Amino acid sequence: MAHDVLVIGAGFGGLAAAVALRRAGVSDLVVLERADEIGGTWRDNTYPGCRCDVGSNLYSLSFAPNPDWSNTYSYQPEIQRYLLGVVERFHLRPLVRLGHEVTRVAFERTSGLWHVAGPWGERRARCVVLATGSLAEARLPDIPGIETFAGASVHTARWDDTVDLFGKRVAVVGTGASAIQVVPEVATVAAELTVFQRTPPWILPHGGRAVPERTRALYRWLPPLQRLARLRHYLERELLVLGFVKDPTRMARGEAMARAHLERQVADPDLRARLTPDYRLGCKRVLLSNDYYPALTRPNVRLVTEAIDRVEPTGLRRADGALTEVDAVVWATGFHVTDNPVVARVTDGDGRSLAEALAGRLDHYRGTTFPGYPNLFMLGGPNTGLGHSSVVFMMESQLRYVTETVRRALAENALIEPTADAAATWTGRLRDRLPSTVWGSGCASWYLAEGGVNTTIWPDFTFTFRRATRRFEPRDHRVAAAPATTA
Ligand code: N01
Repeated sequence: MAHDVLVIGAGFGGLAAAVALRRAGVSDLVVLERADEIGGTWRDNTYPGCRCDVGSNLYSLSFAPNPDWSNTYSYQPEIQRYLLGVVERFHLRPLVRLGHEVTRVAFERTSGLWHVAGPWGERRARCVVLATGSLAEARLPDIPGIETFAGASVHTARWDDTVDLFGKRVAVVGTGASAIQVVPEVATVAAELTVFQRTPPWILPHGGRAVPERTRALYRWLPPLQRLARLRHYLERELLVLGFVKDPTRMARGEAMARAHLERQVADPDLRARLTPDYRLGCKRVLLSNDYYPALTRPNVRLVTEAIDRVEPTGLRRADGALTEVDAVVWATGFHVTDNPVVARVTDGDGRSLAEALAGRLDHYRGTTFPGYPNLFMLGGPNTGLGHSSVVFMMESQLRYVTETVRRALAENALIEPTADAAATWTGRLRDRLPSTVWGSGCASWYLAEGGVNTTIWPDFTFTFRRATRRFEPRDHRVAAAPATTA
């Protein structure tokens, strides 16, 4: 027997999908999760200092507000606790199969079913929702000799609490969102910390603050107040689209704020110069921090801007020939996003991999469905990422389209996919628009696939995406009868 729906991944997206599908009347629903606990990125990123840079009232599920956030921008443990709470509140535990890593998701034409397999065996389904996350596969850089390092080596997204950095000589490689959070923490325990920077990030002051008990009590007593706070944060964030998308020259104002922040926090002109970006604010992810720059000015911390040539057993050899000897390396080098290996495991009836969509060689429809992949849905799919707001909002938008399409597919015993024309139109519009946005302004970033195609970002207001995904458009889809065996 085939399941009606298999959801793959039990992070924000997978849990939201489970709730939405069950509300839509899907009863035969199973969520497969590779790890031994739910939570996705918020389970995995346990490095010290890990925090969300979107306010918690907005970075949470609309149907599961949390009046008890202790900070306006939550730290990882609290977000993970929130997700565990969602599982309890919506009775999702019985749906989730932990320890079920998926290594193959293949469509079989003769049966009209998806075959989902892993070391645990195989299940078949009429519909599949991929909720595997775009920031899920830790990326180690391609530096020669990386495997020869004899000390401790840890990636921020695969943190290992048993690695003790106290009193050690530590290198942090990378200066993205993860690095700027972990550096201030490591700086306080390491004897020496060397931060290897390839490109300086733009950093703005962090506005996060503790939420007083009085406010939490008010949110509990009068939930619409919290909805208002969420709406306000949402609208503030949407205003940023005017700079990111409509007119990137507007980002100059933010650049001035970021430069002033740097000047306030770093007195040394040489260090300041090395920390000043030479690309448009927003082209790479804008970072928020009040303690990263001060950490770099500590006597035990050094910023190195020479490239790393190779890794040796005792440390990192720089391009200028110098060796930085360290006891431990923290790789804050990001994720496989446009080359996500999990997505590469999904194949259509001809064995064509869905990796093509992230590489920009396969059109997508609303970042969610793909011609040739009937009844397959991807949350956080191509061009649904954001530089300015909450991806949880985007996934909830996708779920409106997903639930309606799934309901039809099940009720009509149909195989539903977007037409090639509809997908070409959708993707074409994005391709036309992206080059003039801030993300097309010339920097290298993880938003871009090989060849510079931006397959990651949604270049518009998020309410435009919500409008576009609010219902199933029959004329944009091919609906075929599924083979009788799937009924
Ligand atoms: O990863 P990144 P991240 N030698 O890819 C550098 C979300 N997130 O984990 O800029 C030296 O941004 C690389 O250098 P360059 C958020 O969406 C959110 O930090 O490519 N350096 C870069 O500095 C974020 O954007 C939060 O030149 C090398 C760094 O490694 C996304 O996750 C917290 C190198 C990678 O940065 C990813 O963030 C954490 C090499 N060979 C994560 N290779 C918040 O909410 C790479 N680098 C705050």
